[in-house]
Amino acid sequence: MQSIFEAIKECAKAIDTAIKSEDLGFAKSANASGEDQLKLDVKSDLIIEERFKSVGVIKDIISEEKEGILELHKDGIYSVCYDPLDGSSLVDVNLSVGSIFGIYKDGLDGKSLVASVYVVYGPRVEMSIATLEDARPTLFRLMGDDFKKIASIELQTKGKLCAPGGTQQYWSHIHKSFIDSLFAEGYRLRYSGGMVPDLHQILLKGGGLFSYPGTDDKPKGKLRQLFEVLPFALIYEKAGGAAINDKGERLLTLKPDHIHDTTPCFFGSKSEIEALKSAYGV
Ligand code: FDP
Repeated sequence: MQSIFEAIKECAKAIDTAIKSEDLGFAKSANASGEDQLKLDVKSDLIIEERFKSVGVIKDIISEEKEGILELHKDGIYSVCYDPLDGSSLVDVNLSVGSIFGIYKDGLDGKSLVASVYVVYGPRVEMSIATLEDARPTLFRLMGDDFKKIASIELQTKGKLCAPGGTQQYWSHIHKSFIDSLFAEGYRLRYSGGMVPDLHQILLKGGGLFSYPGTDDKPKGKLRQLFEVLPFALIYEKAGGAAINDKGERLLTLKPDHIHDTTPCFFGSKSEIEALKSAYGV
């Protein structure tokens, strides 16, 4: 898998350059979830596709920005599912955005996920990698032209931050009273609207809860299983936290029916996830 990680590092540098220098306007297209694509979404997707074409172990790629599966190498071993520029609606206001990669072997579901990578494009460019073999995810930072290893990522059992996604107007009563109870207990609100920086912040500040529930308007949530949810579930579990859906099931046991399927999802330190389970009665 090392060749995939090296390719992602090169893509990250190219995408960072594109964010800093390219047109931020809309492309005249929509992605598979019906969202308008930015020129930067399309460009980031192409950067990754082009680079992955020279990585022989990649069998096929599945992008949030593409409708279907694109085969790259018949004899490849891995399927790489990725969101090339997550949170791209924040680019025009100059907030952090990210790329997310899930590396799957012999299937497209939680059980087949063998490694996850995400990149945060902020004032600095950082990248985290988790594999099934690693004890903890590793954090890298782009320094000059190279990604340097900075730290292992480890969550405390209980944190202080709460990042509550979704439109509050459509939250269930159970969800609303649970989130209210966290704030009543002293949790601090930290939500930028970018999944990557919001989850990254909780990971690096020791813990808390990121939630994107099922709502009246989006009963299956908004975040996509293969490109967003499962990769972060592996990172959170490897960091010593937990990641579940609204039935209390580990996200890593999920099997999407369709490559663009979404799911309600909750990522956090163990204590917050246990509290959420008891509030939801699951
Ligand atoms: P975006 O639509 O800007 O791409 O992936 C979708 C996402 O951003 C996540 O990055 C983010 O966590 C979420 O949507 C934010 O959604 P809400 O505004 O509904 O909370």
